[in-house]
Amino acid sequence: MVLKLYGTPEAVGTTLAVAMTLAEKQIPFKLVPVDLQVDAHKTPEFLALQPWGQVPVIDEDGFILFESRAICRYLAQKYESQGTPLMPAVDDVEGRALFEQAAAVEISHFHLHAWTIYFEGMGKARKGLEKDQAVWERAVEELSRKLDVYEEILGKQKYLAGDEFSLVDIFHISFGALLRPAGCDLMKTKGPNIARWWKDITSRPSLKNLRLGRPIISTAL
Ligand SMILES: N[C@@H](CCC(=O)N[C@@H](CS)C(=O)NCC(=O)O)C(=O)O
Repeated sequence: MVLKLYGTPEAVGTTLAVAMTLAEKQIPFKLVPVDLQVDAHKTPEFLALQPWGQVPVIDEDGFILFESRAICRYLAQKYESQGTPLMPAVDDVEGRALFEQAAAVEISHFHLHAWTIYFEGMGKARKGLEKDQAVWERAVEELSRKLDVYEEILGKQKYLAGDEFSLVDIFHISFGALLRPAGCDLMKTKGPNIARWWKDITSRPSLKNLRLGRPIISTAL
């Protein structure tokens, strides 16, 4: 049975990171759209799959998994021998450690600020709430400060976990791709190394095939 990905109908946000990972690993999947606008993620049926009431979730022959980063790691390991390698091999202990270090940086230094910019800049409007401009501006300042270090790192290596594209780059797509629609251009304007890296990862064929931002009902690769 084809793998099911429960996610936002346009495959944006954390759904996008999982969809991109599936595409990079050449795993056929069907997107099961969950309309957050009508609280489809808070129904008893959906909560039975994901008790926190959030997308994405995958169902692979009855194996249910949620949390986008956990899903991506699972797919990268299970389908290690096909598509793009997305994590260093298990026996590359130092490579794995550096990969985990970079993955932790995404959660510790990028995610919260990017999420806040998204939420204030567009998420609240979708819920009929008012943007708090001061909170949005503070998050932009914080992210800008963090990106100073990204700029240095990306001046020394091609991608965030080293010279190979990896899941860590994909993790940044979830809310990184929502910064611009939320009014923040930092990924383009902060510095040449970040701009080069961001252009590289957002122009990968895996993303293009997902028809970014338009509803995808199913994707057979
Ligand atoms: N840590 C979770 C976060 C998932 C998440 O934030 N999902 C959003 C969509 S991008 C969602 O379902 N929001 C609705 C809600 O939280 O009620 C993951 O990475 O999967």
